[in-house]
Amino acid sequence: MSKTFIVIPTYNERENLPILLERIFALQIPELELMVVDDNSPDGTGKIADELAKKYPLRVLHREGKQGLGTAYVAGFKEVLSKAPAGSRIIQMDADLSHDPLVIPALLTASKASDLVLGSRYVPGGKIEQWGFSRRLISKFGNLYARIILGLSYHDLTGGFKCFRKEALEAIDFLALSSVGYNFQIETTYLAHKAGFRICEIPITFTERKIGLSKFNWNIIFESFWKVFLLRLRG
Ligand SMILES: Nc1nc2c(ncn2[C@@H]2O[C@H](COP(=O)(O)OP(=O)(O)OP(=O)(O)O)[C@@H](O)[C@H]2O)c(=O)[nH]1
Ligand SMILES: [Mg+2]
Repeated sequence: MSKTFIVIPTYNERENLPILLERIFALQIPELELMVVDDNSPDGTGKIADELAKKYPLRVLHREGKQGLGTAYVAGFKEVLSKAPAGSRIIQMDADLSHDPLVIPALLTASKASDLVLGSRYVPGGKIEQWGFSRRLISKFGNLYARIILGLSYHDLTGGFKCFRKEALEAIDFLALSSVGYNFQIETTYLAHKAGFRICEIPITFTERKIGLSKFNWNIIFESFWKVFLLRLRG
């Protein structure tokens, strides 16, 4: 029987994680299993996750230190894929409550007809709450740049709220991924598209984190800028 897995990377999310898990499990999604990938968060998120694992169907992957969002996802995906039955869906989302768990059922419904569903801020009905002008501009520009360079028609390539069918995720060669950081989001969608998988977007409302610190920085922008270009060159 197919299952649903949700992979959540965490770095210093001690206050957000318990709230997020409570909201997810309140949805009563059948055959649901969670995987938290924690990079030895200094604030003790890893220990909190271990405690939560006593209460919920949750596995926690502990890594030694902060190694980047992309590699955290790869580690979590590998674990999940090794035990996911055929037809399972694998969802990825942030821990900071920016991604509303209430969207999860819609992601799963859309994934019946698509191999990859993108939670999108930039389709009708989608929006961003509490982002300042500069962050909006950077995100808009980043998406436009990636769309043009990579020749993709999807509107939100940098979002991190996505649902893969197992077969689509499995087809991505993790060893070939060049991104350790946020560019990972663009790269996985691009590779799924190139492999001929069906991709769709559903609207989401993205809410800026209320608790904890952002890990967003200029390195992320620079990495995306040249890695998108390299992706295109590699074809
Ligand atoms: N395991 C792990 N998780 C990370 C790492 N960097 C970020 N994360 C997690 O990835 C998710 C997204 O990171 P955020 O800091 O929220 O980044 P963002 O959403 O672009 O920026 P803000 O919402 O402005 O904070 C969150 O759940 C983070 O805790 C990392 O190096 N390792
Ligand atoms: Mg965030």
